[in-house]
Amino acid sequence: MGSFDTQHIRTIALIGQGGSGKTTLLESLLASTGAIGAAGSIERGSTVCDYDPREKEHGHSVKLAVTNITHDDTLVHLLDTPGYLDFVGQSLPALSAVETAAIVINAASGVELMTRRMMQWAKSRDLCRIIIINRIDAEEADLGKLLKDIQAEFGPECLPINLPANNSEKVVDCFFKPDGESDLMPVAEAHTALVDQVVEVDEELMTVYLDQGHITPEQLHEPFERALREGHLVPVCFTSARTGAGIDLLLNSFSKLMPNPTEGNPPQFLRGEGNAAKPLLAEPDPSKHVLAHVFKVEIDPFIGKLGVFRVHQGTVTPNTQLFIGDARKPFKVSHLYRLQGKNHVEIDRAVPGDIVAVAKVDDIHFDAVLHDSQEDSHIHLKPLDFPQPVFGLALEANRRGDEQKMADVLHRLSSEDPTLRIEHDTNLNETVLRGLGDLHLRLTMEKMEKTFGLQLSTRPPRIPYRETIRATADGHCRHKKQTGGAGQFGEVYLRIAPLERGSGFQFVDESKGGVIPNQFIPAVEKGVRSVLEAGPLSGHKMQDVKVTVYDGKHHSVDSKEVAFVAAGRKAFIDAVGKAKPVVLEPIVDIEVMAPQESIGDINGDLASRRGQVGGNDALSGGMMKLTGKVPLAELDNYQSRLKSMTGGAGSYAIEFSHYEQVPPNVQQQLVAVHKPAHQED
Ligand SMILES: Nc1nc2c(ncn2[C@@H]2O[C@H](COP(=O)(O)OP(=O)(O)O)[C@@H](O)[C@H]2O)c(=O)[nH]1
Ligand SMILES: [Mg+2]
Repeated sequence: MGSFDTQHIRTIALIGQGGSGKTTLLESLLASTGAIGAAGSIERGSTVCDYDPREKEHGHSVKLAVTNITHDDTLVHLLDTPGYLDFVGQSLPALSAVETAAIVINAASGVELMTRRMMQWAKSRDLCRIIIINRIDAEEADLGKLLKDIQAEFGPECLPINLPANNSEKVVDCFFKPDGESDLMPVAEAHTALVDQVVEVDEELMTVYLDQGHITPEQLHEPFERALREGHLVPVCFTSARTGAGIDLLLNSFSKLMPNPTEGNPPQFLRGEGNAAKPLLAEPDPSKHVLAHVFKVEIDPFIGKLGVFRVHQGTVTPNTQLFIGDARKPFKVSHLYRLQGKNHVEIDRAVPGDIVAVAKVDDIHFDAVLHDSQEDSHIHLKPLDFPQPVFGLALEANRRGDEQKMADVLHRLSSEDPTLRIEHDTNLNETVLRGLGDLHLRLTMEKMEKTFGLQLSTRPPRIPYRETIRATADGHCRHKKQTGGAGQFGEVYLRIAPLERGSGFQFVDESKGGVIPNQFIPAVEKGVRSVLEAGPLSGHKMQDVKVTVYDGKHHSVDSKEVAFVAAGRKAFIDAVGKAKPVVLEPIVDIEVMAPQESIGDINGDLASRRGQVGGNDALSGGMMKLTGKVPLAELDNYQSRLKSMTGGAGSYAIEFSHYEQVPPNVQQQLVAVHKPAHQED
């Protein structure tokens, strides 16, 4: 397979709501460029991207897939992503591998939850964006209204570069060769709107334009790229992956209009940790040191572990020695692959912009930075903003002796999926798997059972309650014990105060004059922190508390670490008791799609479960969309309830929103369950 220089490479991720046609669109693109013989289909389970057995079974994508096409001497790396919030652990990483995010919208259902979230995510990562309105062949599509909705929601900078014509049978260009008739508006008008928008980023060109009244496509190229980079223009195109309308124009837009790796916004690399981290500029120059980023790790049944990465700087060949992060020893690349879904082709060179894979490198992990210089260290890419996994299931291995295997498999799966979290509840000796939703956890379980042969039983989701305080209070403990010879002595005075929601924990030492010797301050903090794990009120984790130690006493012989750990712990518990402690519960955003006639029932059901309905929107095809907020604790079994309320036609998605105080009766119950077993002395 030939190699392409960086200027002739494009990197594009297809993102957006499930069902908008991303996977099918990719099939069309692959078939029309000859990368595959004929387009497969979701229905037959024959697409390049949905190759996982679980995808064929469920009929939608659940993981990130990597493909490429060649068009007009340009190599376009195309990433396909799953479109449900449950799987954003797979979708978001695609954004760190590309210059362009292509947001696909289903013409029949309009702007949906994932359209919005993915637009935000793509924007916050400074990606150039293009909107693809797909399924224009669908009868219920109202394309004029949809274009207006898109502009109202995402800004007037969303402008069509082509338009549907002949009742959506075909699509006409309004950028390169604006002529012909369209269904929506005069083609010339759309062309002028685009040029007007683009010249706004270049004052000189604007003057030329105003003087001469027109401008050549060549003059527009650079300002067009700049407008994309600055988010001053978001092109909109129309396609039908089913009839093929607009596919040729989409291909042209990808290869002629979307930025090459030297024209997009540079990736956001950082060097150093935490607040001290400094931006590091990766240059798309093949002659420099290698800088690459692993955005996907997959276990391939034939060639083992695959690490898929994007080259941002330098050139990688089979002879390159690469370091993984701060590891001391490099590995030799040996075989370098370009992926086409589950197939791979060996190549001999990857330059900035290329997306490639290496096999069987054990230490390679998600989000790792690969580089070829031993001096380079502490480099990472700006972290992705994954939602918090709050949906939980308690897991148990059915067969005795499988506990260790279950732990190993969980560890392995969570290293591939950044939105899975494993918790161990020591009080209940219970393993809790947390993820983004019902479907996410169900598919993870399926994988554990089918791929790894584990037999598991689950218990209902456990709600990650938290505790916090609402007032400032003082706490004190004089810990003194005399047992036989040496005694224990430590005394601590501290003050606690509520912090803003979500800010965590702070510990400050303001004691003066060595009343608590310096070496014992960490012991006091350790004592305090031991309470954070299981709060005194209900046994749940504490958060959003500031602890200030302001006084204390020690004894020259009897003061030791254990004494100050105990004093810190008890002084903190003493203070919490006086600081109006409360239990917090997670509140999630919910979006329900259902037939119009069942919306009344769904509304009523949510209201009776302490939910707040924010809005109802009519969609095409007799469907409605309801959005609101509801406590996670009330969503137990929601999938089956929704099914019975809608005769199987409803679906929903949730996303963690924030923590909120539980109502007094819920708090009483949680406290009552906790108290008898855990009385502090
Ligand atoms: N009518 C019509 N159906 C489409 C089109 N594109 C995709 N579909 C269908 O929409 C469904 C979802 O497509 P899929 O590619 O899985 O969407 P994804 O979830 O965004 O990847 C499948 O049944 C496709 O056959 C289109 O342009 N027109
Ligand atoms: Mg798909």
